[in-house]
Amino acid sequence: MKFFFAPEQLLHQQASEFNRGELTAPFETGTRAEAVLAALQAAFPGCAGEVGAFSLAPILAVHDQSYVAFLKEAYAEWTSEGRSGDAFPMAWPAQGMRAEITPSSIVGKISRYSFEISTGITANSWEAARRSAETALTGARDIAIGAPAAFSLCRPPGHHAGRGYFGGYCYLNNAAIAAQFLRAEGAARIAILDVDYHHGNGTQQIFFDRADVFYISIHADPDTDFPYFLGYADEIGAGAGEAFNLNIPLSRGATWSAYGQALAHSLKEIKDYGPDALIVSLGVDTSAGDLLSGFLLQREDFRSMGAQIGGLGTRTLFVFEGGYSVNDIGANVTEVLEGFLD
Ligand code: OKP
Ligand code: ZN
Repeated sequence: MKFFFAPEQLLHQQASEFNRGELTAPFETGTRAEAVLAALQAAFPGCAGEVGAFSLAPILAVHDQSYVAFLKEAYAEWTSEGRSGDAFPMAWPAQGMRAEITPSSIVGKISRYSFEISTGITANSWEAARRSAETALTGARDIAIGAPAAFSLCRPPGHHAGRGYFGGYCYLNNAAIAAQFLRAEGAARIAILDVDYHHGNGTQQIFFDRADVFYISIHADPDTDFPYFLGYADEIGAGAGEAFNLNIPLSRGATWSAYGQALAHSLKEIKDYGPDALIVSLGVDTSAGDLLSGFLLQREDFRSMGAQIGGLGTRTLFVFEGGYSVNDIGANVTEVLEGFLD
């Protein structure tokens, strides 16, 4: 199995993060990607592939044109108003306020195109996010031309990014962009299995009213965990997409006994759907000891996860999402991929 990584993804680095009322060091860092890269180089020697260049078309097939234009220019606008440092949102329209408005001031715009306070825009966020999307696209292209599996080491992650908003460390929805690309390349049906600890609100939004992309997510109950306002079990899709969105929220403290059952159920649903390709939004922040999370998966559980997914026999693109304990994430990703290949 080839793995893909673009070094420009390391250029994005926030100076700090606002988390639970405190300014802290950012959790989502380039060292995360470097740790996973080192583990993959050791476990799969000779399997590294180059990330290609793509036009903006496959990104614009998922994200609003106005949002992409904003992302590209946001930091330059921020500094042209005399500011330095990272750009952050300020206010969101609550009930009764004018949610349809896009203010012309940069702080107003950053707010309009985001949904939460921990994620900002740095000088290089656009470059890193674009290369992250291209990392996913390169993996998707590998699958499209016949590879049975590939791993895209994407960073910043993607599953919280919606059609027209960033947040949750995500700017462009890498898994969604890869899914849409595979559709354009001729796959009739795609399943996206999101095993990150957090619900992928962006991926859900993008495909909520579509039957051609089935989104299945196992995650911490949004009643207690980020992103709080989406990811509940009663969100099943709408219109043509009804029954093609499946959320399986689990309680904090979940171990493999609950998780493995949820995964087996998800895989049965995917099997019945009969997709031409599977995309796994692979966050390993479900690990016991993860800095941000509350599940208790052990090292060997990640191997079981990979083995169960591999049992489907569907061509599979793994797209990296979360995982914040830098000392564990390389080994846990490797376990998933080795379990898958066995
Ligand atoms: C991104 B991914 C909780 C802080 C939440 C944002 C979390 C984004 C997770 N203490 N801040 O899904 O791993
Ligand atoms: Zn996560």
